[in-house]
Amino acid sequence: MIDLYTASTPNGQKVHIMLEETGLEYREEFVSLGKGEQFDPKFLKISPNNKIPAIIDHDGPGGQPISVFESGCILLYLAEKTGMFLPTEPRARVETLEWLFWQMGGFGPMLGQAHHFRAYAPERIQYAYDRYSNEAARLYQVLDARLDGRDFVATNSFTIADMAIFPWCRLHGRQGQSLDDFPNVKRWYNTVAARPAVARDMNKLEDKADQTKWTDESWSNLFGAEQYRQHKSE
Ligand SMILES: N[C@@H](CCC(=O)N[C@@H](CS)C(=O)NCC(=O)O)C(=O)O
Repeated sequence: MIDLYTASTPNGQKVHIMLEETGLEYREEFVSLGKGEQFDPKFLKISPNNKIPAIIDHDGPGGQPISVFESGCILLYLAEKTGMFLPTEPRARVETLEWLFWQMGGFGPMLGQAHHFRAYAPERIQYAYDRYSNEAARLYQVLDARLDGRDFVATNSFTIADMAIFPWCRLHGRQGQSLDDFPNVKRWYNTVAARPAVARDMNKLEDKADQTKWTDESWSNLFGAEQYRQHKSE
C-alpha cells in the first residue's frame, strides 16, 4: 500500500497518473496548502521542503516502509519498483531521464513563475510578467520541436517523462499560451488526455481542487510570512 500526500496541482497530478497507470494500490491524503497543512511537523518529516507530492510506500526496499518526496524522484522510484514506464535499454532510459529532468528543472519551475506573476502577484510587474511568459513560450517551442514526428516525448511509448510534462500543459492558458501555436504539443496532449487512466484521474481531481479562497491566512501560507517562517519537522 502506498500513501500519497497530494493536492490537485500539476506536481500532485503526475503521481496520481503514475499510480493509476501502474495499478499500484494507494490511498490519498489531500494536504490543504491554503490552510498550511504542508507545515505540519508530521508531514515535514517525510517532505522537508513543505511541498506535495510525497509518498510512503509501506512495502519499500527489503519490505520496509520508505518515504519519497520530489515528484520526479517519486516517478523514478515507482518506475523502478514496477518496471513500468522507464525503458531499460540504456539510450531510451537516458532520453526518458533527460526529458524528466528537463521538466523538473525548467518546464515546471518556469511555468510556475509564469502562473505566479500572471495570476497571483499582488501587482503587475511587467518585467517578470514578460520574462516568464516568454520563457514559457520558449519551452513550449522546445517541446513542440521534440514532438515533431513523435507520439511521445522521450521514446516511442508513454513514459514517466510524458507523465511529468502533461499536467503542466493543462494550465497553458494561465501561462499565457495557446496550444494552437504548438500543433505537435496539441496532438500529443490530446493523446495523453485520452488515456483511460489519465482521463479517470483528471476527472477525479477536478472535484478535489482545493476550494480554499484567497484569504490573509492562505496568502501567508503560500507566499508570505508563514511560508518563510522556519517550521520544524517531527
Ligand atoms: N519540485 C517539487 C515542487 C513541488 C511543489 O511546488 N508543490 C507545490 C504544489 S504544486 C506545493 O506543495 N506548495 C506548497 C508550498 O509551497 O508551501 C516537486 O516536483 O515535487
